[in-house]
Amino acid sequence: MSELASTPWQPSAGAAQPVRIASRKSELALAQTHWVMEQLQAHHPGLPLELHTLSTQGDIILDVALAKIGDKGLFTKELEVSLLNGSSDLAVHSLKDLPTRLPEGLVLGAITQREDPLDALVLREELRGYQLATLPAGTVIGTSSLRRLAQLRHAFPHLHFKDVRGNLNTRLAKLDRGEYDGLILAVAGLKRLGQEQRIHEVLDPSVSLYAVGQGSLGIECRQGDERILELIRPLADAEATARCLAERAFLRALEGGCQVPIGVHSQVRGEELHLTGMVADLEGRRLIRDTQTGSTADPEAVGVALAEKLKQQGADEILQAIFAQARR
Ligand code: DPM
Repeated sequence: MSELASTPWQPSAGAAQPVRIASRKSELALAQTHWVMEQLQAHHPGLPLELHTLSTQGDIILDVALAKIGDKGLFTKELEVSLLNGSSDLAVHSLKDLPTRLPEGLVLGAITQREDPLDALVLREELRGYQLATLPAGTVIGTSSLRRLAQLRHAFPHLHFKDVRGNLNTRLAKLDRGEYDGLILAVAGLKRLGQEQRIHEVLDPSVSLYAVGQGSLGIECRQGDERILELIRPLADAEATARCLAERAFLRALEGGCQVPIGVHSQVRGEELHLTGMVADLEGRRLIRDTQTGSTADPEAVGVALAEKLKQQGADEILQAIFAQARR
């Protein structure tokens, strides 16, 4: 912390320095950040909080497919810069948007309790009653997630997939205007925006594994900022932390970012952590999937071991081909 925070005239309790919270401006980001602020307020009554909203590259570049921008930290970098230059104290992210390697000097201070991590199908009203398996051939499904694309192409080759960008409400509006017949979206985001009633089908993990960290929030802060680390500690959820650390270690070991077809499914049963992971090619032709069990005491070891298993089955080859294609 800066020397300012401990100047002698500052009473130790009471008039505390406001905690400056960095957030993106989208409706979903603000809903998530407000939830974090409520939690902080509940655990530390009277703690002054200040909201700083920022736009990230991902909010500004809206006309290019995510996979083509492909920059790591598309939705997080500007928030991290504000932490590093001292203009904010903590940043709230959708954990799945946060790269698995953080910039020097920043840490993941807390991983919050997880909302439902599964993906969902939202259809045009006229198609109510259909499911992915029963939709007519050629039905147009919007997603710009290579992970969703690869798995759904694999399971439902009769469907047609089309890129879609923009925040959640923009996407739903495009669906309602008839630009798509359906969309694949995270259950968590729909729930947080009160749009849960629009879900037609929740995708079973046997069909589609979710993104690393999906449904959890990551609170990032400066390494060694003990005051902030102490304040956010009560927001950490032990089970979500074990699961997400395992998932992130898996993704890190595969050198995967948010733009590779990699999915996971994790469960904690007692002291045991079960992690399933998959790597697929973009066409959904090859799909490698396996499971690793280990101890919740060392979740990252479970993720690393699972990555090793998938590499032995050819995951590296698939990912190298995708990286080579992306560079072209
Ligand atoms: C990342 C992906 C997507 C977001 C890629 C993926 C989805 C992009 C798309 C890394 N970030 O999931 O394979 O479908 O076109 C995003 C959403 C949420 C956080 C929206 C969503 C809300 C859910 C959460 C975008 N980031 O996935 O429907 O907080 O986990």
